[in-house]
This record gives sequence, C-alpha cells and structure tokens, in this order.
Amino acid sequence: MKPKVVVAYNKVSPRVLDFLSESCEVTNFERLDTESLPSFYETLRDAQGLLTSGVKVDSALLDQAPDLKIVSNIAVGYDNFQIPELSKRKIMATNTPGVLNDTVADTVMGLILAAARRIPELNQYVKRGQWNADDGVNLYGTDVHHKVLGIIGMGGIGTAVAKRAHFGFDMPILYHNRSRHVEAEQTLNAVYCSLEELCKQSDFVVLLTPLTPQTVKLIGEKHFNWMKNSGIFINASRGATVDEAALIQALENKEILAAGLDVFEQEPVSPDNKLLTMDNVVAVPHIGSATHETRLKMAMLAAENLVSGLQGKMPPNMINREAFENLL
Ligand code: 8YV
Repeated sequence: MKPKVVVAYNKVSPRVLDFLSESCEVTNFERLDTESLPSFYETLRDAQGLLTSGVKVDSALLDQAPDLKIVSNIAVGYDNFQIPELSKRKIMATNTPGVLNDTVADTVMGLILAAARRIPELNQYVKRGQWNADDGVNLYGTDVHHKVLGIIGMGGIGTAVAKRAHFGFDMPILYHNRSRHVEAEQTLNAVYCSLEELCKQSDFVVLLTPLTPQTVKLIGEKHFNWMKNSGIFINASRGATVDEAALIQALENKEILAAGLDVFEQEPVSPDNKLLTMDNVVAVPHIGSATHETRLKMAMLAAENLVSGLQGKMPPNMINREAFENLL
C-alpha cells in the first residue's frame, strides 16, 4: 500500500504532484482556511508524510497526526517547525537549502538598488506625471558600487550576495556569522567582524540570518544607532529577527537613510503598518525565492526529501539528523 501524504501548499506544480503520486497517495490542500481545516486534520490522522511551506508544525498539529514519519518544508528556513518536538516523536524534518541561493541573492541586490536609487518612489513620480524639466538634486539617490556591504548571516545566500557585490559592484564586504567563512574571506576578500563594527562601518547592512530563539529581535535600537545616518538596511531573513518598532523609529528620526524589506513581523503585512507610508522604505511581499524556476526546484527537492524519508532512507536535506542516527 502506498503511504499517505498530505500536501499543504498553494499551487504546487502538477509535476511535483505527479512525482509524489508515483509512490504515494496524495491529498492536496491548496489553502488552509476555516472551510478546509477540518478536512485537513481529518486527512492528517493517518498520513505518513506532510509537504508544506510555512505551516506551523507544533505539538498541537502533531497530536492530530499520530502516523506522521516526515514533514518536508518547501523553504530553507524552518522556524515554522518545532524541531525538538519532531525529534522527540521521531518524525523526520527536511528543508530546501541551496536551490534558492541565487534567486534570493538577486532579490537582495534588487532591494539594495531600489532603496539606494529610489526606484519605486521615482517610478511612481514618473507615472503620476510629476516629472518636469527643472527636476535635479531632488531625484538623486546614493551610489551602490564601491560602498561597504555588511552581511549578517554568511550562509549560502549571504555568499551569493557577496559574490554579486564583490565581482559586480566592487563593494568591500564585511560579514558577521556564527562561524568564520574562510572561502569567502579568500575569494571575496570578505572581512569577519563584530555586529557592532559591521553596523558602524557598512553603507548597506543586509540581514540574512535564520530565525531561531537566539535571533529573535537580533537587530534593534542599538544597531540602528550604530549604523551611519546614510546607511541602508535590508531584511531578507524573517520579520521577527528585527525589532520593527525600532526600525520605524530609526527611519523616522533619520538615524538611517532607507530600508528594503522582503519580510515583516506580521505577514501579510497590515495595511496600517507605518513602514508602508514611508517613501524611503521599499517593501515587497516575501518574494525572496519567488520565481517560477526556483519555486519549482524547491517544491521538487522537498518532494524528493519526503519520498526518500518514506522509503526508509536518510533524506538528503534532513534537519534533525541526530534524532535518527541509530534508527535509519
Ligand atoms: C519562502 C523562504 O518565502 O525558503 C525560505 O525560508 O523564506 C522563502 O523561500 C518560503 O518558502 C515561504 O513560501
């Protein structure tokens, strides 16, 4: 009998569903809302696999899914998974590292350029018919090339950003990370430094750290004070890694020049959020990895992780490997 798998992801490609259906009995929930939730939980009751993106997998959900063997996230970040709880129940957890690095790095460079050169603001200006021949200095932005880039979180995405900045924009790179990245130091001249030094010396501060209990509100008032008044802050990690109230205050008080944000404390962001009223804030709706090509690769990799786990193998991108060392 094929194992039962629940897919909870909006618009998973038919190619991924076909691949899963070769070895699993698949039930697909494109959206979880009050209407579909009872049937989602009902289906989970005897499911062995769950393929999802961003759905909170905690003890409340796991209590409804006693047969679950593996949960596979279509994302590199897995702050939606309660890992200790999954490990305790001997449920495998997987994610999708690597395949999204270049795409997210492109988004980060887009946010840097958009914020520095005021592209969304000036796009509106032109489209509203406000452009006139006398315009001059009031349209100026700030250079990106040759400016200092500070990267907080030098993993695969951070390295892909650093490559673009080093080779394409001649930017000196500073970075802060849990561990040293020798290759980035050797090939990109990246210089390791403390968070304080990074904030003080960078023209652009890019936050890419995963959300963990240690990184909640990692960046707050102190860090914005350390940053240059001409500094631009970019967040492409998770909204919760930044104290959003402190960011709003720093922008209002002109402690920093601008921000480019892919992520927010609350998503979708509330229309009342003050950040949305600021011309010097470039905001996009958590689209870091959102291209057709990359989202397909992520979903396929997540499906492969799921199938290999259900076949009793160690999935290639296992998060809680230590919980299984003696079992698989
Ligand atoms: C997606 C992400 O937004 O991979 C991550 O951690 O944040 C993004 O790629 C996520 O998969 C939600 O769909």
